[in-house]
Amino acid sequence: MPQIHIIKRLLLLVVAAYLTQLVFAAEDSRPNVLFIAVDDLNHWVTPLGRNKQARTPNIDRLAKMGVSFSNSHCAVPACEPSRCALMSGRRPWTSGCYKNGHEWTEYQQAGEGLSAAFLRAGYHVAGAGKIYHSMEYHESEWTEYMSTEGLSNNGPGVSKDDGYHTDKTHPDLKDEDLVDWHSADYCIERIQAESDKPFFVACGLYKPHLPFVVPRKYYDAFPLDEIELPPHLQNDLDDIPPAGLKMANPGADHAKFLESGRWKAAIQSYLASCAYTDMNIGRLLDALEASPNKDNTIIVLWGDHGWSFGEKQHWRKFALWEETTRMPFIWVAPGIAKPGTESKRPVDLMSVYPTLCALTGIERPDHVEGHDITDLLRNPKAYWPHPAITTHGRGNHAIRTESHRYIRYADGSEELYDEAKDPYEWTNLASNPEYADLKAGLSKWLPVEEHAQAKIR
Ligand SMILES: [Ca+2]
Ligand SMILES: [Ca+2]
Repeated sequence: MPQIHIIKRLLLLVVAAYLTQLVFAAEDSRPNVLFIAVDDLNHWVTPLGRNKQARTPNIDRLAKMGVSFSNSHCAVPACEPSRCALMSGRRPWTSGCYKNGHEWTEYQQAGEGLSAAFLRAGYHVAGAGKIYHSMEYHESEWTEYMSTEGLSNNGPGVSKDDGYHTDKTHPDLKDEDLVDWHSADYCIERIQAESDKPFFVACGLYKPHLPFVVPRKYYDAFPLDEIELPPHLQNDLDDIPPAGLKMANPGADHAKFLESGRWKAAIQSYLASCAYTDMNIGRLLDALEASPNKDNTIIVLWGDHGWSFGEKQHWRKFALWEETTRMPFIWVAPGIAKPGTESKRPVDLMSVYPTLCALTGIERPDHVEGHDITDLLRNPKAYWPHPAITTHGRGNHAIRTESHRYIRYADGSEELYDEAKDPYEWTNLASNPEYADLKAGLSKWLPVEEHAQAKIR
């Protein structure tokens, strides 16, 4: 009977549709990823708390949801190469991307980036703001990316040279006048969207990068007359070799701040900018908590490097000391990372790519360097033999263990600091023969071969 055939066929279709749904359901169970990149966020902010004046309650809130790494360092202390290393999975000595302005096409092939791995795996991959350098984002590696047309990093009428100055902030500047507000909005929509695919949403926040321009209310929360200078030693540079002095560059920013008397104003502006960023992070967390995805979303928050405010007469990033390499690094991984824990193990940002692959079951591409830190998410005190390694320019490296920082410059000169006794790295122990064996052990982590620098574009 033809009707029986039709009924059989219909039944088969129903079964097939059910099985397809099961397959989709299985795909759906892969965790989402909320990837929060913050530009120039140093270790002043809580919970790291290097500067007790900082107030970032939403970063604290995030830390209470997972594991905060308190000995975490960038692979490179500059925007572009730090992000290149994290996103490509290649150390600068492998890729040749050591500094800002190095030619992209020389060190990263299309398809190698972290977001591309998620795209290939069937994720919905969306990005906003600064993930790579400035607004470059490698279009083929995303499902969609926010346009910044008509949006401003800094608000109206602010030139970059005004960056340090609180009194140049437009008096009526509002939260939504800055691009970060809109990047958060864009990501919030995607976090909350109904989808049959898991998401990888990357939110790249520009602040607290210079210029330190945010709405007035954030400055008002940090009165200038209450601002304190960071601990610093007058003659700290006396035991630093010439290669380190060149990085400190005391005749540049520091001389200007001593002359202008605006050292505290710069600190006030930075604390205000961090508070603005914290507000946007809070908005992302609120959105995730209100969404059905809250229990199935991995969150990773990272700053791209540290920032120095006159310690060692040095300002900004671009150096190999604790102030310029250490930054917030927080992981939330439901069912894996124990909420509210801290890991003191030394880790660096090369860990992001392999760890996200491990946590989501995505195959780790062969080219990806760095250590998967899943074991530390499960047990923050797990055995961890690796140091954090930071490179600034070809041949200059810092090896950070739990107890020491060893710096080796390209000309062979060295610095060595005992972090427990000397957290601000005031006493360079490198010339003391007592530490010869320690230095020899640490120098084993230095690369044997180093890729030539990529061309400057
Ligand atoms: Ca940066
Ligand atoms: Ca010193």
